[in-house]
Amino acid sequence: MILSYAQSNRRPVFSQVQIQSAPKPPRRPMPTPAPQPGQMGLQPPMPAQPTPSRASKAQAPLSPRGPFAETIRISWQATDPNKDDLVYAVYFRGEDEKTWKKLQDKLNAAYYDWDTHAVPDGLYRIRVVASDAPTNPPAEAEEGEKTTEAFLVDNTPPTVAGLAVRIAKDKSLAVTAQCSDAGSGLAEGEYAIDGGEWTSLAPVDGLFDSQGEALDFKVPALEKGEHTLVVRVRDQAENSGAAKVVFTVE
Ligand SMILES: [Ca+2]
Ligand SMILES: [Ca+2]
Ligand SMILES: [Ca+2]
Repeated sequence: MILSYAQSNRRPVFSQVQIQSAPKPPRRPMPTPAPQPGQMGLQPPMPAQPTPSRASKAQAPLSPRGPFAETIRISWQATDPNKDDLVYAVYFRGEDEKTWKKLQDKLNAAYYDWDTHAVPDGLYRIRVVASDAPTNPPAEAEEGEKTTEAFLVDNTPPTVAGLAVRIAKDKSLAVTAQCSDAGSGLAEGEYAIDGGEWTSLAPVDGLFDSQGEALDFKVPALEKGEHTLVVRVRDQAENSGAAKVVFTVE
């Protein structure tokens, strides 16, 4: 006796859904810092070399929880037990929202690039749905889905406020400022004199690791005359913000 079973369609299965920064061209230009109140509107030449610390950081694997800025690449791996062809739909949802919003459907590729400028900073999850509808009658098509952990989107650059230079008797400079970042928090800082090379700096407490950091650092003596000092900071999502001060060494 031969037992015969109606062959049933089985749903697609995800092995993973990944979030990472989308591949992008060379780093975006730094914003031009606005002159501090009371300063002349001189434009400093903007040095463009990345610092060594940044170059090595760019190669480090990113946390799947972010933070992320700009465009992220959502990619996944899904298979179908019946070897059916699959199409995908991608949804997002803010942590404080109830419904999933569709980013794109009818995708054949196993990735989607999402420009996160479309949403406010905050925590988000991504859900990808695979359907085997291309090779099944509508009534028998099945879906599988997978949802990511929450990850942080931070597109807001950090700020540098109250940048001030005090010139000591030996002509060395004492530089003070307050930096802050409301999203992912500060990650690194550096300064440049007269458009020269960037020198990395440490905050007062020794480590860029929070949403607010005080700066109070020394710069060696400079020649007499007018100089510019630019301080810039980056947040954990690699957004950067800067401030400039113009001063004269008598
Ligand atoms: Ca199937
Ligand atoms: Ca930020
Ligand atoms: Ca700190």
